[in-house]
Amino acid sequence: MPTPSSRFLRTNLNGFLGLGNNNNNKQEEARLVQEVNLGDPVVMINNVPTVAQGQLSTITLQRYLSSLVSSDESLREMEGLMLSIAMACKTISTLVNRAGINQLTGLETDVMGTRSGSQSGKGKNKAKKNIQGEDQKKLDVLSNGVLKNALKFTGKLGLLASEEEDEALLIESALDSRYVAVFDPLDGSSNIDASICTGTIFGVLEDDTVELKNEYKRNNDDCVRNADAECVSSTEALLQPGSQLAASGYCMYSSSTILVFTLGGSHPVIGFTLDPQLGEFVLTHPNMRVPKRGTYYSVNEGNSWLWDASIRHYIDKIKRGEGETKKRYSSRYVGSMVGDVHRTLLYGGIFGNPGDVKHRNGKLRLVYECSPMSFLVEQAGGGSCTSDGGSVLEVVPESVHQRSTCWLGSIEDVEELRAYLIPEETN
Ligand code: FDP
Repeated sequence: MPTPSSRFLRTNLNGFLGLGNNNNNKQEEARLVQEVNLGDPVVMINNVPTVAQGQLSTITLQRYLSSLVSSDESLREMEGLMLSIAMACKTISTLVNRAGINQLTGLETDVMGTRSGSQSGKGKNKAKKNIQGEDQKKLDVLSNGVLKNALKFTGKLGLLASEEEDEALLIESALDSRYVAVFDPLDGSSNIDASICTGTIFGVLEDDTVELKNEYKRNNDDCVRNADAECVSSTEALLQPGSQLAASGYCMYSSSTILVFTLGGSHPVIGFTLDPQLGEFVLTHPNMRVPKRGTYYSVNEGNSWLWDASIRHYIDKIKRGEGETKKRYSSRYVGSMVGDVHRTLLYGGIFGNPGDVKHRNGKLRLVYECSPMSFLVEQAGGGSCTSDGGSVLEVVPESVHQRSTCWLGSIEDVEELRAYLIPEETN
């Protein structure tokens, strides 16, 4: 009797080598998906599922989440949300993979020359812009739609905000729900036409504004609608510091598609890789921990002449091998936050978007980039801080699209940097 792993391997190899009857393979895959989902209960030690080393994973995302729910019923809504996010990520992964073939590269243009609800652009074929005046790629817009729809129909989410939406959207069919979500549907999209990795970043917060939503229910007619007839909302529930996140994560679209997330508290940072043969996320990284130290720094050095002297000084020291470790650090910068953070999570080192004399708050957005990523990295034993040495996770947002500086990575590297940012007398 073949074990699930050996069958898993055989199916994958057959697919890889182009062997066997396609239909038989499909049936086999369907049976396998069912088998791995219904298999033995996932063995958890301190909330971390165990996978014997060297074995192919047969723990799908669905199976992992349902085993969490069976020991903690309060996670049921979260399970539904995470499965919807994963479903959206699978779809975005396919869109990204086929972008060149399906002519989905390039900018989203507005043929009429004006963008509803905004002042941007006059004339023909002007690039559409998001609320911050950045050009939107076709895939930015598509990915936003995919995520929005996936989350809307869970019935578990009352409010959502996205980099690609001017305002927060109220989900009218789910006003009583416990959670709100924030996301950057396709981070790093300026890289997309060159097939460089991109990713989706998300954060889930508990909604503490039920009263506000009830008021909305009473005055249903007052709902202000955007061009797509969606109800736009006050953003109060979204303006919580990162420390309040109930979950955060990212999905990276690269040589493989990897979903990494944490449910906070005692839950680990955990990674699932999309098996393209099965169309399922399978557990590959059961307990991700950022190495305490790394040897990479990841920052856009083209802006170094505009940085504060303290930051220039720190980078100069570590790359010359004059930092605390006396090792020479190498530069690694993809320019796609998800790719840079994923590498930092696995290999250690430090990633930053420091801000400069022209842009004091840097380029990244606090609510759906800096906070979810810092939450994840800290949950994996790493550290994070802003360019003034403060905690990213304690910054209370004033608006959904506000920018923030942020540094994150190995705890000892972040601490070393902080000593440069906060002068000794105030440290
Ligand atoms: P992009 O504009 O391609 O979406 O958040 C935006 C972001 O990419 C991050 O993914 C990336 O880390 C950063 O911008 C890169 O900015 P610079 O080009 O200024 O280095």
